Amino acid sequence: RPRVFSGIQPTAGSFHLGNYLGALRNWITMQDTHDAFYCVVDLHSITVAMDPEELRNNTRYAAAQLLAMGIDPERSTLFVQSHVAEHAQLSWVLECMTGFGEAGRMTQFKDKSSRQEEEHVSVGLFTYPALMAADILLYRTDAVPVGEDQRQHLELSRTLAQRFNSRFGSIFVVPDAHIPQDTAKIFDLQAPGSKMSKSVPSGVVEFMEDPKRSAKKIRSAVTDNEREIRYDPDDKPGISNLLVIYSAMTGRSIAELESDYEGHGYGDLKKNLGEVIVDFVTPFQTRVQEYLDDPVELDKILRRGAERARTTASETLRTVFDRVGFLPPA
Ligand code: AQP
Repeated sequence: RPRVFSGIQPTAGSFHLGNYLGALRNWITMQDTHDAFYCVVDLHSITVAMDPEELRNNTRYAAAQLLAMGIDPERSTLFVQSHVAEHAQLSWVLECMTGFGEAGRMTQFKDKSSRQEEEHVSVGLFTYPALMAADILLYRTDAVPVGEDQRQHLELSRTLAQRFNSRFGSIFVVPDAHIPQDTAKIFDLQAPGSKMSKSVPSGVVEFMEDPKRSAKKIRSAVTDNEREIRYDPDDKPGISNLLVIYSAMTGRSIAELESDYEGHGYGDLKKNLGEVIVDFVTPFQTRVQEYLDDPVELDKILRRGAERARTTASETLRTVFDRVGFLPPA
C-alpha cells in the first residue's frame, strides 16, 4: 500500500472548518487506501510563543479531535511529533541542505514574520519547512493530504528529497501533495478574500465552540448586495465560499444547490448551512469529550502510535546519518 503522512498543529485548541475540508477529510478517507501516519505536530507549535500548560492540554485535545473525527488508531499510526525524536534529528540534516534564500522565499514565513503583533520572530519559524520536510520524508511518504496553503512547503519537501537523493544516493521517496480540488482553500467568513484561519476568530467556524455561535457566524457571513445564489468566486466570493462549504458538508453538488435555492434569499442559505454545521459538530463534540474523559486510554493510543512510528523513523534516520558520514554509535 502507498503511504500517507500528514500533521496538524495543536496550537489553536479547536480544529476549524478549513482544516477539516482542506485536509482532515482526506486523512480519514485515505485510511482505506494507504498505510497512514498522522501526527500532532507539537514541535511546530513552539515556533511561536506558547504557554506550556496550554500546549500540553491542546496536544491531547488535538488527538481527541482526530479520533472523534474518524482517525482509527487500529488502522492508522496516530502519534505526537515530540515523542519521536527522529523528527528533530532529521530536521537538522535537512536544515543544513536548505538555502537561506530558499527558506526566506516561503510565503508563510514572510506572512507570519511580518505580522505587526509578532514582536519576536524565532529562528524556528524560519526553519519550520525543513522540520515539515523531515516529518514527511522520515516515513518515505507517497502522499501528503494538505490544504492549498501548504503547497509551497510541500514543493520544498520534494526539492529537499531530490537534493538529498542526488547528493547521497537515493533514500527518500519524493512525496506528492494531495490537495482537494474543490475545498483546497476555505475562506474567512468575514473576509472572503483571505484564508479561513484561527488567527481571525470572527471569520472561522471552530469545531469546539458552541454550535450556536458557529451558526451565528455563518448567518452573519459577509456576502454581496445582489440576491442571486450563484457560484462565482470572482464576483461573489462570499456566497461562493458558502456554497463550497455547503456542498462539501452535504455531498450535494453546487449546481444542485444553485437550483434548489433559486428564488430564495441569502438568509435561507445561511440558516440552512448553519443547521448543517450544528448537526455535524454536536455529536462530534460529544465524542471528543468521551476521549478527553479517559486520558489514560488516550495516552496509551498515542504511546502505541509513537512506538510504531519510531520503528520506521529510526530506520530511515540510521540510513541518512550513515550516508551523510556520521560515525555509527558504538
Ligand atoms: N482555510 C483553509 N482551507 C483549506 N485548508 C486549510 N488548512 C488550514 N486552513 C485551511 C489546512 O489544515 C491543515 C492543518 O493546518 P495547520 O496545522 O497549519 O493548522 P493551523 O495552523 O490551525 O491553520 P491556520 O488556522 O490556517 O493557522 P494560521 O493562522 O497559523 O495560518 C493543513 O493541511 C492546512 O493546509
